[in-house]
Amino acid sequence: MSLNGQTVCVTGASSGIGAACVDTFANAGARLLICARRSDRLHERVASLCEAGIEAYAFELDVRDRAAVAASFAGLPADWQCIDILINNAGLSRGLEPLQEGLLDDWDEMLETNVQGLLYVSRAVLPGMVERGSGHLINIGSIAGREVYPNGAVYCASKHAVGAITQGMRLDLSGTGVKVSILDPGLVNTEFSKVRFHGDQDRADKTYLGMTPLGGVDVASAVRWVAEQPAHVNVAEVLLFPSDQASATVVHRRS
Ligand code: NDP
Ligand code: 8X3
Repeated sequence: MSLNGQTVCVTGASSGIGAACVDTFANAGARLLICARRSDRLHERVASLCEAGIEAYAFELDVRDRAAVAASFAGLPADWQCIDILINNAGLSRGLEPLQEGLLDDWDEMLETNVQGLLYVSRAVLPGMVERGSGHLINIGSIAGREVYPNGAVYCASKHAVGAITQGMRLDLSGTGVKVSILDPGLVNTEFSKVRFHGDQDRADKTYLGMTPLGGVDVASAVRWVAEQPAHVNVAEVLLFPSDQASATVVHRRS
């Protein structure tokens, strides 16, 4: 399916995979509706996209704020109301320690963002897709939604929930013309690890030591491929690893 002229909404578009999806879908001729909390970054991006002749619209959104999610999508300008593709990408991890030492605020933030936030945005966007009889929802899951690794119980639980929600959405939307897909990346070098380690860049860098991780653009290319399939084809699930990764815990590192 051509993405030319399609309206694509990307949550968490201010960095990493989300920002790469914005570039990739813009190159494919899509119209970009982008949101995140760091709206300064988004507005800069919109300005450069518009300069390049690409239609784009940004709004500040914390996906955990259910009233703000509902109001933001309901209040979009008329020409941005019909969303063809929703990329549910906003998400994060906080902390990497044994459950018995975990910080409750970290747990709340992960579950509220990765699970509730994804649900709130989907609930705001899906009725329009169902009414129009077409649309595509692409959830960014993780290898952490397929495996559980030490010290990652709550993040892994949040991504397992994304997997379950994706399956449930596909069942509930069967026959509506709305497709639902999930893309599960392995290690991607973005701001993810810096956020996980509360700003500790040295510790974040060690995550990718001696191996070649994916970049946001690799994930974005796969998301584009999922979105470009013809209407009768749904890529239900994708697992995307760097070549140096074989599972959540088996990563080949050169010394
Ligand atoms: P980044 O930290 O680079 O990007 C995360 C994005 O999510 C940012 O744009 C951030 O924007 C946004 N975000 C976080 N919290 C909120 C919130 N409450 N409301 C709105 N937006 C929010 O990490 P990635 O690009 O790597 O992460 C993107 C997705 O990919 C996440 O769902 C992550 O779990 C998943 N993932 C990442 C992997 C990796 O190794 N990097 C592997 C597998 C999956 P802002 O702070 O401006 O709000
Ligand atoms: C992000 C990848 O392995 O840190 O979802 O969980 S991992």
